[in-house]
Amino acid sequence: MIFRQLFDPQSSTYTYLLADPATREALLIDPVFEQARRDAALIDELGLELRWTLETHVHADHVTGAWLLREKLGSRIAISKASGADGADQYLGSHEKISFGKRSLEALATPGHTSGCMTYVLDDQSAAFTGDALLIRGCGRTDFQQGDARALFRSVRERIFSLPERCLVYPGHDYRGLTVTSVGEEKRFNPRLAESIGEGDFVGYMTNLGLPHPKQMEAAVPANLKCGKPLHPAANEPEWAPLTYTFAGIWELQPHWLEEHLREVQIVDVREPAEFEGPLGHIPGARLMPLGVLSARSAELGKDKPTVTVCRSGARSAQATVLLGKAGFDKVANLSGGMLRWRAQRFGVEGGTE
Ligand SMILES: N[C@@H](CCC(=O)N[C@@H](CS)C(=O)NCC(=O)O)C(=O)O
Ligand SMILES: [Fe+2]
Repeated sequence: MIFRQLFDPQSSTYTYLLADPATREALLIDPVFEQARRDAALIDELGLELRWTLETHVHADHVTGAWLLREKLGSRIAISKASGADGADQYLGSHEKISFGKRSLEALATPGHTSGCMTYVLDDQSAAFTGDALLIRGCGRTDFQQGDARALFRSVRERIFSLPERCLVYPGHDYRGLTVTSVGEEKRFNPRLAESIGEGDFVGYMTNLGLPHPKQMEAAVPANLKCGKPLHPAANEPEWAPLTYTFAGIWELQPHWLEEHLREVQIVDVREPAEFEGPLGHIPGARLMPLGVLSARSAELGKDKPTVTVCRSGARSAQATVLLGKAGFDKVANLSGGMLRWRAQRFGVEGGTE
């Protein structure tokens, strides 16, 4: 199976990408709104088709990327019936399955952190995605959104701890950078829920957590009750060219578009002078500004026209887009493949040798 654990640093949320390598069908568990572009880029680069986004619950600390990914990639949204959310494509009950290619996940109702929490268990029980029901050596809080410590105790002890001990547990968050645990490990070492601890002890622990409410809670809960549909959907994709966003975080432009729109952009070639005048030549009208002096000299460039950065292979010019972004340029893209691809596709150059 194809598997990636992705992280949103602002809310410390984990998003999981699972895909069947044979059919390329994929799903995401708990995507984050602000990371939808990143997730879509990874799915594209791995050659996958996003079939589903699954929510473990209505989150209080970040907005889901489900709606945005459905708009971008045509995925379907699944969430528990008990979540109370509107706008999903499938409302899950306990023991219902969601398939991706030949693989599937089974939804297990594990209420307590919220009343609609689901744990998703992989078909061979090698992994469980517990959302905020069970965290690594911890668990989700129970002091808002119909939280119920007694219900959470039973969910974890009866439903999650009855999975095989070897079953890996992938949580919805970790605030210390830990990534994975297992059912056996948590049964022994979870300080709140280990098998030696009683329900009364747990309730006492949970009543005295003393945590402030999540910073984004007031905006996140209503948005998540609509599966992440924004009140005012904003077109925040760049419109000056058909750019693609890479998983590495760079906006890229294809040579054929540039060739047809040379006059509409400023081209900044960030190679060294000897390369600019060397055998590969340079794009007509390109301005030479080597990467090492780009930040110091960026004030010489205008901000009205979009900027396209170029180098030999597209690597240094990717970093140039980052430097220009820091210098306040908002319309910047990297020429994909650099001069090597430009030449390979036989577009015109100044200087250079045939
Ligand atoms: N400081 C975080 C708090 C996030 C928070 O409360 N997270 C919930 C999950 S939605 C939780 O159960 N946290 C358990 C814990 O922090 O131990 C924020 O503002 O977002
Ligand atoms: Fe949560």
